[in-house]
Formats: sequence, structure tokens, C-alpha cells
Amino acid sequence: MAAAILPPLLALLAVLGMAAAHGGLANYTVDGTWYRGFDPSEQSTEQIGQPWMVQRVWSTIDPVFSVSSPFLACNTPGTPSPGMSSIPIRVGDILTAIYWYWLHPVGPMSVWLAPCPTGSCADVDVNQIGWFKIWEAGLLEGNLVEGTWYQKQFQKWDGEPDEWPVVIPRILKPGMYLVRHEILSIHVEEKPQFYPECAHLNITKEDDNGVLPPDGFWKRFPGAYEEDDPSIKINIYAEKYQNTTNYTIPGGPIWDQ
Ligand SMILES: [Cu+2]
Repeated sequence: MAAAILPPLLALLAVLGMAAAHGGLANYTVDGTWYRGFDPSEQSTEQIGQPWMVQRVWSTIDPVFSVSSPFLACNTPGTPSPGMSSIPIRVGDILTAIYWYWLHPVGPMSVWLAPCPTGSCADVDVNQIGWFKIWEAGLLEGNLVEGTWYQKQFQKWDGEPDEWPVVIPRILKPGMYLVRHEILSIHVEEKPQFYPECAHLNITKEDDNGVLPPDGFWKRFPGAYEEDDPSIKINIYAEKYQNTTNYTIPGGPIWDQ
């Protein structure tokens, strides 16, 4: 019975902006293989330095609130774990991000890639590299408050993992990349919550004919977002939004080749 009662209660708390619990990206899967991410609730000494680690370190489940924070890139601190590995994946494959009991219902989600310039992501400063967006989803139907966002739709609440699948672009140049998953939750009035996590990818391709996006798709974190963007600093409960059924996802266009 408890399990049946808990989800609506948490959903209600989330809508009221009172929920203390946040979260993040726990695991990745590719073609049935699971990769473990960092877990802020576990001892960091048992995770940092482990060869199986594929995700950058994030020490708190709390959101990033500022578009100018250096931690907007890959959470706090977003540093690499020494000796960490990368997720092997081919262009055209599906990378699935796994969350457990994601709680917030409102706001857009996006996935970004950044090529690691030296051929290794180990020493990359996530604030200094160029990122491009390969996927996004926002409001699917209805109005901003009561409508269905992808952020709500991907939640399961039955013990099954919340799955967020994204295809690696088929024409992408192979190489070492950082992947950045971001959930932006906007259920609190004019107080956006960013939940970014990053992992290392080793993207392969049968030939070397891949490309990178042209100018106009490249962004920095911080830098990709404006503080006063009406899609970010927003009060979704305002009367003017009562009948609004469209929402512009911030961060510019996706490169969806
Ligand atoms: Cu939260």
C-alpha cells in the first residue's frame, strides 16, 4: 500500500515546490549492457578511482540554480574520476540514461555532446570545450502546468527504471566524447533547477567519414543560457500562461542529422 500512496504524495509536493528530494542520472545502458554512474549517496572513496566508472563526479543531488555557474556543465564538481573508463557505443546506437524515481514533472530535457580535443576526455575542462545539442523534448501536450511534459512521461514509479533513450547521430565523426544529459525543472516560480550529469563515450563508426556540426550549433556551459530567458526564468502558474500550450526549449537548435 505504501508504494501506491507515495507517488501521488511526492508528485503533489513537487508541484508545490516543497520537495526536498532531488536526483540525477544513475546508470547508462547500451544494447542491454549496463554502466554504473556515480552515486552521491554512496562513499566517494569506493567510487572515485574505480576503473568501471564512466561518469564524471557529482557530489550532491541538489540542482544547479544559476545559468552562470561553472557546475552547469557537469554538476558539482563535474571532475573526472582518475582512471575512469568510457562507454563504448557506435553511431546509430541508442544510449539510454537511467533515473530511479525522477520526481519533478515540468520542464525540458536535453542531451549534448562535446568532442574531447586531445583524443582523451580524462583531462578535459568541461567549461572550456564546445558542446552541441543532439536531442531535446519539452511540453508534449496540454498547458504548462497540467499538461504532459517528457519529464513527466518518462517517469515510471512501479520500480522499473525511468529510461531516457537517445540515438547517437549516424553521421557523427567517431572519437572520444563527453555526453551531457540535462533536466531543467521549472516547477518553482522563477527559480529554475538544472540537473546535469556527464559521462565519457568512445564513439566508433565503420568508416571515418563522419562530421561535426557547423557553426551555430556550438555552445559553452556556462554560456548556452541567458538568465532572463523567458523559458528559464518563468512562473508557469502566472495567469498569462493558463492557456499556453507551447514552450520554447532553451539552448538553440538541435543537430539532428
Ligand atoms: Cu528536486
